[in-house]
Order: sequence, then structure tokens, then C-alpha cells
Amino acid sequence: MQANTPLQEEALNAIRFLSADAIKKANSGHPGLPMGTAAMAYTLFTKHMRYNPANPKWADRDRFILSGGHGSMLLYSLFYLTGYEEMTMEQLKTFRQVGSLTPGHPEYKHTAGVETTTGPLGQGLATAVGIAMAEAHLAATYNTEVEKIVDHYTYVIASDGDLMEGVTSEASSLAGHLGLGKLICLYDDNHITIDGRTDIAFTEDRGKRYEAYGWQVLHVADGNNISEIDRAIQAAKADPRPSLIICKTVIGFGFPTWADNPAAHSGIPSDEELDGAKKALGYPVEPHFYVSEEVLAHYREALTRGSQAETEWKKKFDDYRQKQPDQAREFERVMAGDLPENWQDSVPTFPADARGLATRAASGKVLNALAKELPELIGGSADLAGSNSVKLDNQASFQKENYSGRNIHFGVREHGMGAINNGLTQHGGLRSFVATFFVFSDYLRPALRLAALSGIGDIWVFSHDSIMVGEDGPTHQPIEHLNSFRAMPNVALLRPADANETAEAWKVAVERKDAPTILALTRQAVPTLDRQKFASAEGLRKGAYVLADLGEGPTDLVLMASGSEVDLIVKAGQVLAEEGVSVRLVSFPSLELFDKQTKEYQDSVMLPGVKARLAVEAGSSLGWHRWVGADGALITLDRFGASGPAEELLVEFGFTVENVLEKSHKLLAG
Ligand SMILES: Cc1ncc(C[n+]2csc(CCOP(=O)(O)OP(=O)(O)O)c2C)c(N)n1
Ligand SMILES: [Mg+2]
Repeated sequence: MQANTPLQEEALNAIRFLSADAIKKANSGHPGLPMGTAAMAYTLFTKHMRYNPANPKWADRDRFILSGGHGSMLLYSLFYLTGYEEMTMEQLKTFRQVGSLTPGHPEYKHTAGVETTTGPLGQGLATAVGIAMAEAHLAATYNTEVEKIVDHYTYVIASDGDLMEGVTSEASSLAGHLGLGKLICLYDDNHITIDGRTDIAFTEDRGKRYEAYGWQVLHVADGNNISEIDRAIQAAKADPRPSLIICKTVIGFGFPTWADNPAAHSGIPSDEELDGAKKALGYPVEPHFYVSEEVLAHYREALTRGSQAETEWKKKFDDYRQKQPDQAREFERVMAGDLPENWQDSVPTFPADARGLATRAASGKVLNALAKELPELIGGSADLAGSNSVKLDNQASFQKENYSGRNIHFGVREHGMGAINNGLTQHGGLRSFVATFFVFSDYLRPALRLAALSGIGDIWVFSHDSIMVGEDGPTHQPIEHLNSFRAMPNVALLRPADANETAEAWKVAVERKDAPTILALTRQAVPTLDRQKFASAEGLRKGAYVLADLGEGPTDLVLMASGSEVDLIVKAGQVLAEEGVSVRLVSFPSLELFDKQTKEYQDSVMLPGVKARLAVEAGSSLGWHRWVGADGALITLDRFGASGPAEELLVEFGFTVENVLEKSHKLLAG
């Protein structure tokens, strides 16, 4: 195998020592990964990737994901070297400082060029599967035989930890099934994690595992050899399967005593260690942050290559536009994340109906109406598509043979599904949704948290949202889930009370382009409220709204509830009004959205002067005290549920009109 040229060696050292110097200056960070993977990154960024540092958002760029986010300095060094405008030397020198563009782990939407937030191991590679699926779907949807306007690779560098995490197994298994040939993962096989050598805990044959998933597995014996890596990437591109390139590397390559040692993972090198590495690799010890003009010029060729590639693509797109103006317009619209005019007109309204329907069923109808107007809507379920009501009628399945399908079968892989949801939407051009039973949201929470943290407008449909699951018992009955997601910043959890609130909830979810939305939906039927008698379901947008004031005179009692429990307060309210009580009914589908309203609006709904207040929700009490006050009462559930017919459980746990009446009477008695 051809040896690296002197210029290439110096270029690798520039990555290594920009990274190590920045970490040394910050007195914080992880030098081992950038030192060991410099050649993998160099080969990608100088020989393979089509990207334009001058326009990090160019639609058809190759995507690069550093799954081992702890190696963030690798990414920042590359951005500086290849000429991303905002990534100045100053930014490298303020690594890990408040307000810098160089946070400890790469953050999407914070630093141009970062395609996804990484740090929790495994999420990067799993999200990359979603990004590759988005590419495959958009290519199948928009490309013609002649103009391939969507045609890019998704590259990943993954670490041992990434391959140990279950989420990558789930996502990689699906990627293999789907034959995502443009997904290429370089595995930093350095045999080291924090606690020691991988043989203390990770000894299976990773290659065989990925082969079994249906991936092409390639080996690079010397992870510092550029031509060997280059050849493997070429082979990866040539094969129709996703590829895992197992690169034998040395963590902290160059450090005199820390190379091939866990100390290099996140140790701050002493002067001797850092200077020793520079000397050993033939790099100037001083000044720190040194890059020769020749090396910088070599990397900055990326700007010329990138602008040429983007110009060529623009030409291709112009030709495409000439022949397919409507398709071109739509492609531009979805890539910009804009909604078509009058998209809301398709959303159905539901007539009053005392028997009603489950909000999951209403959701299915609304989703299908929206999907006709919004080709960017794509998604599916973790093997519960029917139960979750997320099947798109008259749409094909997304499969290897048909990437234009919009029904994704995730299999029973919630965590992988969550990360893929992020990738699908993050790619651009799509708005994705995923679904499972609410209780199993626990299995995908880490991905949802990243969606919230990095401002991804994907949609999470969780049906079977309470103990009303019934006979399946406490393993299947969510309790703390509503409030646990309410505690998560940047998430809007919407728990609609009836079909019309469900329609409104979907509109809100589609409009929330920069943050995830959860729809918590019932398994069981709930009445569709008569909106002539009760306020419009548009009130959902404000989080809570007055459904009705029943009875005469000043309000004696405020009853509030979310989702299926709204029916209880409506029925109880009617009885109380007949008894002469003046009662206000508040539908409270989203605590987060209500929290965002003005104090005036909040007070106008909540009437804080009224002491008799009751909240009803079939979930934990946490958070509700704020709205009922010190004198208020709650009908909530601070224990696990039980197996039994749903109707009996409601009686057992007090979710009955009788109990609402009893509690109300007590409150009114003072
Ligand atoms: C989900 C998750 N668990 C734990 C960690 C803490 N952590 C950061 S890196 C790492 C393992 C390091 O080993 P490896 O992935 O091989 O990276 P290397 O040390 O080789 O750079 C761990 C446990 C994390 N970032 N994410
Ligand atoms: Mg490792």
C-alpha cells in the first residue's frame, strides 16, 4: 500500500495538533479520537466528500456525522482547515467556552456543518440511517432518469462505544434490510474505551455482526494509511449494501506514553506528552495552533472543489426545472421547509357525537388528510401501525425495492426508530413521524431528547396514553410519561380531548418546524364535543382554554382536565350546574403551550381568585399543583396501574363522574 506523502502526513498532523492544542488550552476535551482518526477524516474530506464549506446547507451535499461526538475537535479542526467561514482560529481557541461555536460535543443548528448533535453514543450512527433513508426517499421521489438532483452519500465515523450501544444495532439492522448502499460508516477500531481495552466487555466479531445485518464489511489494516482508506471507501461506494469499514487505529496516535492507552481518551496532555507527540510525528512544537500555509492551502482546495460541485448541481437543477417545473417548485418548497398554501384546508372537522371515537382514530384520519397535501410527511410505527393509526392509505411501504414508499416499517425497534425520525427530518425535505404505545416511549426517550435539544420538528405519535389500556396491565399503562415529557425543554406534548382537538393538534405539530411535538392519544373512544355548545377546539393552540362556563353568576369552581378526562369534567360540570354551582370547564391539552401564554391570558382562563379547583388527569400528579393551587384537589395517579377491564380500572382509580362530583362538593364545602 502506498505510503502517505510528506504533505499528507503534515496535513494529518495539522488535524491532530489543532485538536490537541485546543484541548490543552481549554483544559478539557478528548484528544484520543482526533489523533487516531485524522487519516479517516482527511480521506473523506479531501478525496470523497462533495460539500461546499462556503455553503454548508447546499441541498445535495454529502452528509458527515461524527457519531463519537466526544471527538468534536476533529470536526472543528476540519471545518477550520477546509474553510467554513464561521470556524475561525479564534473559535478553535475558545473550544468548550460559553458562547463559542465549538461546544464540547457537536450541536446541530449551533455550528454550521454539524449535521446532527452527537455525544450520547450511538445516536449519530442511528440518526445517519435516517438521513440515508431520507436521501433514498427523496431521490426516488424527485429524480428523473437524467437529472439526479438528490444523489449524495451519508458518511459516519463511529467509535467502539457507538457500536456497543443497542440503538446502532437496531438502526443498522434496518439499514441492512433496506439496503441503504449510500450509507458508509468508518469504524474507529482502536480497541480502547474509557475503562480499558475493549476485551473487558466487547469481544464479539463486529464485522460478522454487520455482515449478518446485510452490510458490506471492509477492513483497513492501517487506519493511518490514506490510500488504504481511500480504496476501502471506493469499494464501499461501489457496493449496493451499506458499508462498515473497520479501520484499525491507535487512540492518541503519536503520544509518547498515551498512545493505545485509555488515558488518551479524555486526558489533558502534559507539556511532555504533547510536545513529545509533535516531536515524534515531526511537527513543530511551537507555536501552538500551527498550520503551515501549504497545508492550509491544500485543505482550502475544498472551497474550489465545493463551489464547482455546487455549481454543477445548480446547472443540473436548472435543467430539471426546465423539464419538470412543478416538481422543481415542490422540491424547493420541501427543502426550504415551507408549507404549501392552504394546507390546513384538508384537515377534517368532526361533527358532535356522544359516542365519538378514539383520538388515535381521529389522528389517523387527520394524518391521512394531511398526507395528501404534504408529500413531505413520511413515517411509521414500531410494529404497531394499526394500533397507532398511522398507516397512510394508498401509499406504498418504504422498502429496498421502493424507496418512494411513505409507510416505514421500523420493526420492533423503538430506539432506532427515534433516532431515524430525527435523521429523516434533519436531512431536509421531509417531515417525519413515528409511533408506538405511549408507555414504550421510554425506549426512545434519548432520541426524543436530542430532537428537543437540537430543535428538530419531527412528530411523535403515542397512542394508548393511559391506564385505559386495560387488561394488558401496568407494564403497558403509562403513568409518569405525560409529566416526564412535560419536564423536557422544547417539547410540546399535546393530549387532545376529542377528535377536533386532535385535528388542531396535528396542525400545531406540522407548524412546529423547529421543535418536536408529541401527540398523546387515547386507545378508547371519547365523545366528540358539540362545538356549538363548547368553545372552538382552536383553543388547543393556547395550551388550555375555557370550554364553557356553566351555571349563573361568578365562578364557584374551576374544573380542568386533559385528553380523555375532559369528558369526566364536562359530565360532572353539567350535574353541578343543575345543582346551582357556577362551574368553569377548562380543557388543558398542553401544559407547555399554556405556559407560553401571557399572564393575562392564563389568568383569564384559570381565574386564580377561585379557590375551589380540581384537575383530572389519568397520570402522575407532578406539575398540576401549580394550576390548582394550595387549596385545590387532584384526581391523578401516583402509582402503577393494574390489569383489568378498562372500565373497572377507572372506578378503581377514581376516574369517574361520581368521584369528580364528590371532590367538587368537598372543595365547595371549603
Ligand atoms: C450513551 C453514552 N454513554 C456513555 C457515554 C460516556 N462516554 C463517552 S466516550 C465513552 C466510550 C469511549 O470509548 P470509544 O467510544 O471507543 O471512544 P474512544 O475512547 O476510542 O475515542 C463513554 C462511555 C456517552 N457519551 N454516551
Ligand atoms: Mg475506542
